[in-house]
Amino acid sequence: MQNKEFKERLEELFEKHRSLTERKNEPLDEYNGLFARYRYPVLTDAHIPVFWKYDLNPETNPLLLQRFGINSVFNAGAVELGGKVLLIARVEGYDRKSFFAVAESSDGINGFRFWERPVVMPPAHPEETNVYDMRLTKHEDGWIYGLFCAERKDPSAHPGDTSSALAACGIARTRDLREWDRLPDLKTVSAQQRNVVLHPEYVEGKYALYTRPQDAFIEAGSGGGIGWALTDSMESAGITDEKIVDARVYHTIKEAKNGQGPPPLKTEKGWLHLAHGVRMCAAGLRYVLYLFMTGLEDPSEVIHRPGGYFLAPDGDERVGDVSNVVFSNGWVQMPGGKVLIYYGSSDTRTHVAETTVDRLVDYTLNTEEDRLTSAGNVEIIDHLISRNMPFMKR
Ligand code: M1P
Repeated sequence: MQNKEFKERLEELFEKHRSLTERKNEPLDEYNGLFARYRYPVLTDAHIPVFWKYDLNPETNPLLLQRFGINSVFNAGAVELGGKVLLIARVEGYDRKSFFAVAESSDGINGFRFWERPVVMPPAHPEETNVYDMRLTKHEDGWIYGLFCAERKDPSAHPGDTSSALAACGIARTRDLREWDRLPDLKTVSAQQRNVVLHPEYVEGKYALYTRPQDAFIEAGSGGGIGWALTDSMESAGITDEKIVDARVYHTIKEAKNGQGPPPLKTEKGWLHLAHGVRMCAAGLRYVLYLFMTGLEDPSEVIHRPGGYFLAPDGDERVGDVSNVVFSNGWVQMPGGKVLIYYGSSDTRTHVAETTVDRLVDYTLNTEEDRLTSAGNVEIIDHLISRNMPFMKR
């Protein structure tokens, strides 16, 4: 490639990236009263800086080839810090491994840009292979904790089995998302743990964790459900007693498995939780998001459990590397009660949906519980129709 062409192509790459990150987002014109989706994903593989993927030196990369491929950017933890919204995304390379990288926006909807370098997260285990799905918790002890899945090959896998994996809860803490102290992984009695989330406040003077015990890497097995456990310390976190607070249930959106999303939001009525539920279907696993509320006095007691999903994959969100998936591990409460929910779609990209605390609380308190049968659904609708009759236009 001639020097001129090299420069032009490089300029094009930078220009494309610039116009993507400066593109104004807009709410979609659909209404369900619960939230507003936005037209464009806030983070995609194309948001990754050009200089993470290309060697810009014409001497060492005369053909201007991409040197490191990024496959997807999804499942981002979120926090508000210094007036900015920071997302810590799961960035997955062409080689399937993920790492964390922080992107920043002034309003949480527009202009997300990655910081100059990805996060350097020291492994806690020599065989640690993959890290992903970080939940950020601003804890009342003053630290920001990042809890994430730390995965390695299952040492007990049969020879020739190159798929079986072990999932543990990785723990790190920071003040600024730039410098991270990696702490030992959570010690747990369950065979595997994913989707572990730190509650923002002490409970009974201890650190409180939402867990997701499971027997194997993919299947929840005999365990599963969102669990609850206390630990004396996060520097050597360990749990022995784990109780299930939100179990899997036959013929529901969380029949196969479920997991706590971001840390819960404190409201006047209780702790508001966003979670994912998974069920089996002919197309494979289907992941949707749902809400529930736990008590202010006892954040391990579910006090409201609206039936069904809150947000499910829609339109383009349905298709990606792992289709039919929405997954959330980050949300942020903004001044004035606005809530921005960040969710990954089909393990490929990251979206935002906007709502308010009031809407989420109203939904959680006033949506009927799942009555678990078809007849139960008809009862709910029938009752609603009867109450609506006086309001119907004739
Ligand atoms: O592929 C869908 C999701 O699968 C896992 O979620 P869970 O632990 O609930 O099964 C995670 O790998 C998640 O990142 C992914 O989006």
